[in-house]
Amino acid sequence: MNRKILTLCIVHQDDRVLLGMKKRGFGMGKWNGFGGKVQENESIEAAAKRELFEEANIQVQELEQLGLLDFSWSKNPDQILQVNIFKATQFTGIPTETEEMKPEWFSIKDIPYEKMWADDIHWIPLFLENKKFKGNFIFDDNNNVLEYRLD
Ligand code: 6U4
Repeated sequence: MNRKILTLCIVHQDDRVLLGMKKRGFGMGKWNGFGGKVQENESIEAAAKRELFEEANIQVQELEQLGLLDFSWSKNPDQILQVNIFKATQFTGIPTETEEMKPEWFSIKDIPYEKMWADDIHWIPLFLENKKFKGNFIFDDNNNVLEYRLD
């Protein structure tokens, strides 16, 4: 079993969220939160803050972890991505396009689920209500959700 630890951070203020269009790499062409791999000798929360700064050019003091999701693909069940999902409500700086991401605010009623990872529509409603969640999703070759559990 090979488990990669990743972070994902969404800024949520009142009736809007900050998402980024992923311009390259894994998940390219999708709107997503900001995040990436946790480095050696780095806490998961520190990684989440670092990635938010690297990808959107904003800084946060406080993050709250709301979610912990395991993702795997039916073809390769021994490889698991463990994604730690954080909410930020306050930040400093101006969200700026970087090489990796193009940030944009979305009103909550216009979240572009059809251009996001297929799991997002299942957990973002919990995230918006500040509910804690844990679960796992199994995808097929086309990144459709085959099976999931969410508690
Ligand atoms: P680098 O090293 O930056 O080239 P890259 O392949 O671009 O790596 P990375 O590190 O940015 O990937 O991490 C992928 C990001 O996508 C993480 O923030 C976690 C997020 N992610 C992965 N699977 C996801 C899924 N099923 N649903 C979701 N976010 C996911 O909402």
